[in-house]
Amino acid sequence: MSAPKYEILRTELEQLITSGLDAHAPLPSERELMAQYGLSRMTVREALTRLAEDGLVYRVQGAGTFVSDLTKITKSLTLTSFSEDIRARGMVPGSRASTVTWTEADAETASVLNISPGARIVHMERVRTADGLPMCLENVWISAELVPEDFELDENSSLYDYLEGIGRGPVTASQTIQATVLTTDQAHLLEVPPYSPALAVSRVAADAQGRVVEQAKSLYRADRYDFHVTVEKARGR
Ligand code: 16G
Repeated sequence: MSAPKYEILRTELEQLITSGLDAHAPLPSERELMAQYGLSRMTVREALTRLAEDGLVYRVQGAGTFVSDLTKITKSLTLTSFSEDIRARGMVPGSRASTVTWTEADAETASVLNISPGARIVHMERVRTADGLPMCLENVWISAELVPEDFELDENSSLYDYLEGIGRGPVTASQTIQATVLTTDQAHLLEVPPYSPALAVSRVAADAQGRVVEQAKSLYRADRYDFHVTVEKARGR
């Protein structure tokens, strides 16, 4: 089956943006895109909406669509992995300084992961990179039951791809975002001055059966990350 028309246009525009349009440059108008590609307004809008959801462009009512500042990642609050977020911006995700430690769940982690206190867990710490630049410091705890004894992820691998591969891909998560500053050690790993601002995101993710698969604490460099939330007026009130 061939890709939907909006997807073809989205890909073309993405290439145009990543291959050289400056931040805040205007994209052609909807009308121009309709004429140039022989597409309906709905299809053009769908392509632009997807690009906006991926954070590649932003829209200003009455003025048009503009290229986002690509040095900043806009993370939408849909359930995506770090690798997906970075690929959506045309960059290559990676990890460095990765450590995997086998340990026993304390009472708090056990209750979050829904396992018995003292049960074996795996704690993974990674500095996540985009095109080799450090973006985020990630700590993840998962039940040891989910992984083999020799579990390790190489620097280009995605934890979510791994979990999907064993039929435990995360589909929902509860998340808390807090403003914080980095300690000297954290700042060193993220290559910013000590006490630089960061966004601390705690995530507890569950699979399709509602089983908790990870507890994660990610520290995002505040100079490189925005979080985007779509809010809707509650219905029926
Ligand atoms: C994101 C998730 C983290 C998850 C990781 C997997 C947030 C706040 N955190 O960093 O929970 O473990 O992605 O990424 O979104 P990966 O599949 O690229 O390894």
